[in-house]
Amino acid sequence: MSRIIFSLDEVVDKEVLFSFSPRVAYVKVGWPFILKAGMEGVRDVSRVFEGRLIFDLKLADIDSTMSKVVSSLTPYGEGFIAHAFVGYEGALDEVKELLEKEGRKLFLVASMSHRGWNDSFYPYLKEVIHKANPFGLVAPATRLEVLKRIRQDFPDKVIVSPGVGAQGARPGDALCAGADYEIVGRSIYASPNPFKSLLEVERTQGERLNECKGAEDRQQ
Ligand code: OMP
Repeated sequence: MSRIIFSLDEVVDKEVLFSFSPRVAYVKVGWPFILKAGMEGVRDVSRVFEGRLIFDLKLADIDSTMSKVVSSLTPYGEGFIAHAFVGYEGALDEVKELLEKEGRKLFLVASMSHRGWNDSFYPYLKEVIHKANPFGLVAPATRLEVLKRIRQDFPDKVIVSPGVGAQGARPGDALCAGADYEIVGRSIYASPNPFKSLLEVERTQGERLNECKGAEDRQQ
């Protein structure tokens, strides 16, 4: 079972998508892809990945606006990433209900991967996350201590972790720190041979997981 979410932030050949589909858990698309490829492109990707698509629009608005966006996209994707900072009442409550009705999954951003993110408001985000009770969370592969803390606070949530490759994190490190999936974009699609780079990420993840599992077993 793959633990890679392929972040498709660029338009790539359809053959690349076909070769990736059986090897990755999900594909993730957001504004960069949608603005270039349009809804026709989104429908194509959704077909190739048989609906294993996560929309990363970082939804952050009032309930009715987010619901309108989500309603247009539920036929094509399984998951939707939203910001937790907008709060629950009058915002995430309606989106959560709508997604549940449609059998879709809500992911909330618990912490971001870039340097400027401020984790001092994590206690507030944590409260919102508890209220919203989403399917999953986004937590950074670039700051493993933060990721570990989020895993501890939310043992039952599916954690997807960006920052692997282009942003500096090594494949597998976030998995060892408690993430379920690693999100990988540029280091795969922007490489001269995307398929080879995908295999390389898979291989490194496997090696790293063996190392950390081995270390855990020795500690027990
Ligand atoms: P690469 O840096 O090219 O691997 O892409 C990472 C992907 O994850 C991009 O689509 C980012 O928008 C997204 N992302 C982050 O990089 N950091 C975050 O904290 C959250 C996300 C996200 O929600 O996916």
